[in-house]
Amino acid sequence: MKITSAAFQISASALSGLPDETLPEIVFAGRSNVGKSTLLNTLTGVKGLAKTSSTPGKTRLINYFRINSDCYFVDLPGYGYAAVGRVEKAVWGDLLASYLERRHAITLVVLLLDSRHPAMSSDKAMMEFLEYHERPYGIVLTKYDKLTQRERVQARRMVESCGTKAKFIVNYSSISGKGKSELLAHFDYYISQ
Ligand SMILES: Nc1nc2c(ncn2[C@@H]2O[C@H](COP(=O)(O)OP(=O)(O)O)[C@@H](O)[C@H]2O)c(=O)[nH]1
Ligand SMILES: [Mg+2]
Repeated sequence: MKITSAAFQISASALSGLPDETLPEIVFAGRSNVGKSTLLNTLTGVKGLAKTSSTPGKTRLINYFRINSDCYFVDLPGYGYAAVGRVEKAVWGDLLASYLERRHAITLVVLLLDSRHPAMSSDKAMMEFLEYHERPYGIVLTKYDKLTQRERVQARRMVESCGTKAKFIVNYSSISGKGKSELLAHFDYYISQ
């Protein structure tokens, strides 16, 4: 797909605040600080569309961005950040789980994994959750530019060997733009579903 317009639509802190299910939703999930906001900005070409932060664990809302008139990109709260309080974590995890479980409009989940340490236990738990609920998902290995050639081969192998049912694995760097066109090409199929 070619993105010609990308605009913030709405933020929701509960399922009741989500928009009507009129467009397919491509959902972005991953641990805090994995590079989700940065990916949304580089993918759409709109700087500052999603807020990036060097302080992890800040985004606790489900954020909707309208892409062309084709679909929504949905930015989910990051998971796996230890400094968030236990109660808050539970509420927040619950929102994430119930959204992923119940929302019919979801056609694809894009799971971001940090290519320096892919497949951490919380990531594996997320993959199992998505597979259990039969949600199609693809994997993006972020911050690929930070790896040596040898580490790149290892990261890829590690993800491929964890038994994932991911529909695709894309290596991504927001700095070089690597992976951008490959990822957008995958989206076409899921938008037309
Ligand atoms: N070198 C490099 N840094 C990145 C990349 N993507 C994100 N970052 C950095 O990682 C940090 C966290 O990014 P952010 O997008 O806010 O993560 P989020 O919490 O998942 O939304 C920021 O300092 C980004 O500049 C990348 O592809 N390469
Ligand atoms: Mg973010």
